[in-house]
Amino acid sequence: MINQMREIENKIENGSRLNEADALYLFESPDLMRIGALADRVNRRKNQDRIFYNINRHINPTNICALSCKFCAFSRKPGEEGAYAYEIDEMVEKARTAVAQGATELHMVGGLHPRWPFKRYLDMIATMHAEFPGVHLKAFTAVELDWMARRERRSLAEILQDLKNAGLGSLPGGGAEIFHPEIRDEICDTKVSADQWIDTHRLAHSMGLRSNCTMLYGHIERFEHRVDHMRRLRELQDETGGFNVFIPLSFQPNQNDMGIGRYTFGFDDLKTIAVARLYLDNFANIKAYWVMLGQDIAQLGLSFGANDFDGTVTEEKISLMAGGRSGMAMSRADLENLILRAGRTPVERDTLYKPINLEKSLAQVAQGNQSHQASRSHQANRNLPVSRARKMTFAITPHTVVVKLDEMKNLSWANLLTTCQSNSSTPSSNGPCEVILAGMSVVANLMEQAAVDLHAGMTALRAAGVRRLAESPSDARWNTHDKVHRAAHQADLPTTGRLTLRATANGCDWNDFRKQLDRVSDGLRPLGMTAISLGTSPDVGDSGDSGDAHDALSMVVTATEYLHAVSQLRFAAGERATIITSLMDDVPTLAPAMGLGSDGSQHPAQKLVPLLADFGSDDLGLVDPALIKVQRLIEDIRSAGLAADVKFAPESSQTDAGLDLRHKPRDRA
Ligand code: V47
Ligand code: SF4
Repeated sequence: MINQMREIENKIENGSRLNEADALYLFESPDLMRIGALADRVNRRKNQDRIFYNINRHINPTNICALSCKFCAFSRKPGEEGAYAYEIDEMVEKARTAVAQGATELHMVGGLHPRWPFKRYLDMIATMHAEFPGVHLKAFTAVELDWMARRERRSLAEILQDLKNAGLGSLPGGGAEIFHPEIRDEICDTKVSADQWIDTHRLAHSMGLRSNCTMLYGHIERFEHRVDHMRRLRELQDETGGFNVFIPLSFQPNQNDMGIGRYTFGFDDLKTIAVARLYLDNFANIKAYWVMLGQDIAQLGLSFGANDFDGTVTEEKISLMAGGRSGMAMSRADLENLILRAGRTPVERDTLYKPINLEKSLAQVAQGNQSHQASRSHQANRNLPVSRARKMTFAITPHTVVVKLDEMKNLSWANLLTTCQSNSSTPSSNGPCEVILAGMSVVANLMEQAAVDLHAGMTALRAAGVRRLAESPSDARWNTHDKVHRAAHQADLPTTGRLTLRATANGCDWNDFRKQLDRVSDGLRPLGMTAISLGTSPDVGDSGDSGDAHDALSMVVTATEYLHAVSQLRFAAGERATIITSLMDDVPTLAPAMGLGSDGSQHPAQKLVPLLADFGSDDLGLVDPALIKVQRLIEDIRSAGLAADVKFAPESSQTDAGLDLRHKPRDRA
């Protein structure tokens, strides 16, 4: 009997429609890579390798709102601290700066101000249109339009007609949330119903106004609610063809009444984009909205079915106030950089998805950006005979200690042995500590200075409690590792090799990386390396300190590139080595380059965790529970149907049962 995934693939190949059971199956499937590959194929069929972005400016006229949606951190009651309402002049000034910088769109949505008459909204549109006649005004959700109509006691058609006459160009997609009453009644019971939202967009389409649509996911809804939501949007699109784009909005957890203390899972974000691409077959455009997804996942979304990255945005308050961690603005250069480094062609668009200067964009890519071509991450991965890891391992401090020799000064062979000894003999609550020594060239030099031969030195390290010897970042340019690996191997000390993916201003240096990979395929077995870690350069940890976020962005490895490198490494290593992608030290996130950090609830790189397994990693290195919430990390791993394997001490590993996390982390080495 043919299985359902195969049946879905056949349907896609034949151009047949997926039904709701298919969409539900895809949401429930753990096979993200296969679904993503399918979505990518459909996307490329429709849009080639082009990714849209636009130069736009969000202006939220007021956060004063008569409603109290449970998920909303943005709204305030009149007089409440933080409440604001812009004068139209203020909005014009914000818009003027944006238009001078090339904005072609103004996106205006806000709260339902209890005292603003319809005339205020009409004046807002008329004034903006008069000031900036060439700029597209995308404004007012179905919720705001309903509010205006009710306050004015006029029909929606009249309200829309007046706004259109004043210069309104199209409607944004907000207010859709989740249509199903089981969820809608719980999260925004006083908002327009699903039928009203749909009817408003149908009406707008019939009046020649195009619109966008959204879905707020990742809170209390279930997959069947998402499918029901998308079914209703697909039906209206069949009827009118008036939607420009579908935008999945990932739930931001802070400062609202939902009581959900977590961001969405990266695995789920990408699956949602992919299912939308496959099920919403009558939509040309699916957006990876960087403001809510974060730049790392949004960039990856471009390989999972999305063809739109949204725009420069500049001032976004709705997500920001709910814990959004992506900043409020990206420059044209940032957007193009991330798109190019996903191996795609950036194309500026207008609000209605018409390309602006298409020929120029294509020519630029053809001319100058060959080095970006290698970053077609899961495109490449798809062809690799790699079996997905079924579990993800990580070690936690203080049960494991990494002695980082790169960070230690004035070291002698004798005090290295003492340091190892004292670290390994300090028992943690779960038994003795495992000591990993990182820094092969330092170890070799210390032995040479002390006139200790390699074999005797390795035996002494083993006796001092060292359980693994690892290459460190400073070993990257060193070329005599082999004999150290061999000596360790002979002394029964397993070793970890290290590869470094280097970022340059034109993308990653893939030639250099390929050379390093040769060393893996040639040398793994004879050298006795049982693990390989993958680092990046410039060091991701340092990238935020450069002072100039945009320069920093062009010099860091992006998530798509890193995952591509992981898959290449897995291909070279086969099943013969553990691949370590250290969450705390090596997995890159653009957050620091954008000047952003963690808010404490989730390390920014954590969104990539289950994806790392899909691309071939099976180890997250050493995790410090003071910096990363271990329980949340276990949830992240399990979100993709993987087992979490927490390593406590030599030869012992177990899942989170009985995990003792009450200790204070101690200094490493
Ligand atoms: O309707 C509110 C959402 C929407 C949260 O049409 C939240 O081009 C996540 O619709 N977590 C407004 N989302 C934003 C919106 C939008 C954004 C970008 C582009 C377009 C477009 C439309 O923001 C609201 C609601 O669904 N929202 N609170 C939250 N805590
Ligand atoms: Fe008001 Fe919109 Fe927030 Fe709901 S989501 S409370 S309608 S601003």
